[in-house]
Amino acid sequence: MLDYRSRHAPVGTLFPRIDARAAERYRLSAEQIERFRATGHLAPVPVLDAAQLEALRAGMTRMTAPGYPRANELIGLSKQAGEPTATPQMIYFQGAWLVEEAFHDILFHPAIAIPAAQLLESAGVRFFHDQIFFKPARHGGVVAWHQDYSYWQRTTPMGHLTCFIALDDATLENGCLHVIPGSHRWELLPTVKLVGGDEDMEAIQQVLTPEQRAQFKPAPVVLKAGECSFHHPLTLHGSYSNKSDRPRRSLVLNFMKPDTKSASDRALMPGAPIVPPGSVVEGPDFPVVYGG
Ligand SMILES: O=C(O)CCC(=O)C(=O)O
Repeated sequence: MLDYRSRHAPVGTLFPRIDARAAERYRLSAEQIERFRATGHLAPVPVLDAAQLEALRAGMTRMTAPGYPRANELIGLSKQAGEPTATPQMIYFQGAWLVEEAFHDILFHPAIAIPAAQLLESAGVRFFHDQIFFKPARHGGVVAWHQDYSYWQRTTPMGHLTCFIALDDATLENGCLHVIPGSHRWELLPTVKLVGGDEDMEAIQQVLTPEQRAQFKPAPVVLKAGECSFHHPLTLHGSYSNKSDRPRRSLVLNFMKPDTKSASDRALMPGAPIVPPGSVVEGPDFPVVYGG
């Protein structure tokens, strides 16, 4: 079995290589960058063609099926995944890039990596970690309102970016992402329970100031399958439960500037070696996916 962790370039041919032509084709416009700066998010950005989407969906089906041979390498895979008798509220795990070629190669996809460099205002982009959020049809899992950096303070300084990629159309009915435009200018908020039922969605309200509550105006991020949305590490976001007859599958890629340092004496990701505090987060688990 291939050790994708040791491969810091695409393995297959599904995604184009980054070259000068790609740079032109995938670069965001000044207007898109300005929109991101003003609101803390940017969508929709089309990133996948039909073949890429199909390969990712097929990989998702394999990873969540009973008896998947590399299931022990997936991080935090909900126990019920793949068991037809107990559909979970949400199938959540990390580490898809370690076991499936399409999920590995998408890290280097110029349609994502080039805009990520622009939004990070950085010559290079380093991969931090991936996340699968799979809401089965008619299931009540929410991702409660949160800021990503409140979970990432083990890395510093804050120079991070999140890319949410829709593997199914993400709609109001099936629990698309919502953001609070402008919240990227707020301070860091405490963490709350991240995934749960409808009753957990609004936990963040308890820690908002009256001014923040007045600005709390959720905006839905409706996406077609194959489109993505970028958000700032302080942008408050979350998603309601899936009330539809269709699944809502998504892949989230988290990036950071290549010189981001460790602020923790513990492993930054399960299974990864410890990066001593003050040292650059680098090594096989954290490939530079664009520039340097
Ligand atoms: O899949 C979701 O609804 C939540 C995703 C999320 O929290 C993120 O993109 O950072």
